[in-house]
Amino acid sequence: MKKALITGVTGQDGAYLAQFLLEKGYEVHGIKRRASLLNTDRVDHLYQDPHAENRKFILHYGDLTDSTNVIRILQQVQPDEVYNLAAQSHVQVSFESPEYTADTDALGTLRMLEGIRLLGMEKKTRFYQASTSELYGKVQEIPQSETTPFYPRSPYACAKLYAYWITVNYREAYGIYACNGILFNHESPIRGETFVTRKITRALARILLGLQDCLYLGNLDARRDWGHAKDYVQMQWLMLQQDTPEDYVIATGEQHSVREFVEIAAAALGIEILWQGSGKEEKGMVAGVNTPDTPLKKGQQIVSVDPRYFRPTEVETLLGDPTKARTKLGWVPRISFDALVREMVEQDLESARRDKLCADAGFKVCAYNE
Ligand code: NDP
Ligand code: GDR
Repeated sequence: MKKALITGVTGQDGAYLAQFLLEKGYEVHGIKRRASLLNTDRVDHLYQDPHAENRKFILHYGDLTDSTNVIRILQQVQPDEVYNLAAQSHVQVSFESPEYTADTDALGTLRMLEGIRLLGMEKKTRFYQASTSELYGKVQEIPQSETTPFYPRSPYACAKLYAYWITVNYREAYGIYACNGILFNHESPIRGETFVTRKITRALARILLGLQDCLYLGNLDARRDWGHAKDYVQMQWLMLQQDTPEDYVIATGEQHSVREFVEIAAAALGIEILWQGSGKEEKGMVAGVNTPDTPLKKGQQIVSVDPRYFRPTEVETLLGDPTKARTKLGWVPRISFDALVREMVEQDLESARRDKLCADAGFKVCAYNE
């Protein structure tokens, strides 16, 4: 039985990957951080009681900023495959916490690789690094492939640039089977609530039910290549099953703007949006609603641009070219953009309905609007 170690197991990708590897028969170990409240919601359905025998899913306390901890876990687990997904992964937050972001995202990757080397596991342990389309930043060519030059535009992207190159360097210097997956944005119903897609689907569902008045957004014209996280974790595994380690772009090859995302998510809820104004003054009004039992009215403003969400340096447009992954690994994404948006909207509508029941019964429901 193969053993995998996932850093960032409590995150979106970590949860999907853990499930995927367990279904493949792996023994899966994950690193979770200590928090003042339990923070394992995304993997609770996989939880196995620590008192049970023959557990296949085992969590270890740890943090990528702590070398001794990382080395101890690597030594104890002796993984065949390491998936390094842990990161301060929010681009805007990285402008507020640049040093912490670098410590986790850049040096954290070095700590994992150095741990493998120090423990003499270079020939045993395969390593996957969660690289990102943010490396392309101010894009130098469209679409972006494995050969497109990088131009990072945030502390997050700069940290990930170091992580990308240190992964390449340890592969070349020490012969470690190490790969970078250069993944474009991928989303799901368990996406963090402050990334734009989930922020939109969650807010619109709540607005429909009268739990929230307005969705505040930044740059509506940013364009992204959005796929489904479930499709993308399969690629992370596939990259480690080849004869030779290589780096791959994972993307759909299809692009939408934030504005289009709002329109499509709203349409899935039966709301048509009419845009007014432009730039910092832009507003989205209800042009029509064909859903019964909603307090929404035609002409009501439900989207507003708030400059607080503008970034000091923005990545305006990203579009991936996944030809290498398609031809060498036979990978094709199975979940379409429309299906992704629909799934996210449906799940957020369901949780908004639960919140509405609580609100109607007099309980306070937090309208978290970040
Ligand atoms: P999430 O933000 O959902 O998850 C990040 C995970 O990292 C969480 O488990 C988090 O723990 C953990 N983590 C954060 N800091 C530390 C630390 N110092 N030590 C240990 N663990 C830490 O990210 P995603 O699942 O979306 O992304 C996974 C990886 O892929 C990240 O590295 C991200 O940068 C990268 N990526 C993501 C893309 C996407 O579109 N989703 C695209 C390209 C790359 P906790 O739950 O306690 O916060
Ligand atoms: P991104 O994702 O920065 O691409 O990083 P995010 O969803 O945060 O932003 C996408 C685009 O939407 C614009 N935007 C807003 N973004 C947020 N978060 N909130 C808003 O209100 C808002 N309004 C407009 C942003 O300016 C941006 O252009 C994600 C993360 O998962 C990274 O870890 C990963 O590496 C990249 O995707 C690929």
